[in-house]
Amino acid sequence: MTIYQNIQKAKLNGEKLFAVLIDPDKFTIANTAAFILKVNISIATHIFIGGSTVDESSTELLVQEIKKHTILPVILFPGDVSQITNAADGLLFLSLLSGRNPEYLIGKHVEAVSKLRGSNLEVIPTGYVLIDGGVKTAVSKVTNTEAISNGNIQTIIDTAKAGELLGMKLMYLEAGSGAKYPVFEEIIQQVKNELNIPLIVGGGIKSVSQLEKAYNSGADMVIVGTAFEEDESFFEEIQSSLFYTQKL
Ligand code: 1GP
Repeated sequence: MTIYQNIQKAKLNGEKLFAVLIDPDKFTIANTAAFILKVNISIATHIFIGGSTVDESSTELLVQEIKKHTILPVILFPGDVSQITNAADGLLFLSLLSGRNPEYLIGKHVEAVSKLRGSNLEVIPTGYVLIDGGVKTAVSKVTNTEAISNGNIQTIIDTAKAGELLGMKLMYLEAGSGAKYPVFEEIIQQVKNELNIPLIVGGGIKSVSQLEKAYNSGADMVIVGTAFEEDESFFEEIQSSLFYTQKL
């Protein structure tokens, strides 16, 4: 079964997915074995790798090291074409739908094709919607685009729906790494009501209560990065989540 088929199956069965995001820029490769052991015994179902500004070779080295220690799918969540490596299992082929920078709507994708040709990566077209999380995020700076205001719910819904109508297979609502507050529950609920494709939510989630709110509002998959970078004891905290027993 492909990564995407597994995500669809989980959505259908109401099983909640959880990805730990590792930013190669903020991670010491020597810590890989110990960190991935914690990931393996946690509620995590996926590992995402990516960052807004990452040195070319570091993603590949890190992915190769991670693959030695886990059977979880390793999925690239790239900030740039340079982060694409065949060592991973899958790639979120992201379109920054909240912005109007053609480079992040089609330009980078064209550049990526020469790297993807002949690769075994499972490429998953994903709509990426940046929503104001209370701070100016790295995504916003790097892509030179603005997040959609969290008060502008209709625009967020219409943006996500347009992505689905364009054929995207996943929709990612993003408050940005290190956001002051995560995507609001009302936004997740309303987007969920409109979409048929699986919904990913991330950015600023640092507590079990925020994690459960995201799931209860309709997120099929939640992504957490910063909370683990700041304190790995978050792995123990999330084991108390209601969703722990639902690990695939
Ligand atoms: C960022 O959504 C992810 O792209 C995760 O955000 O680092 O705030 O958990 P955090």
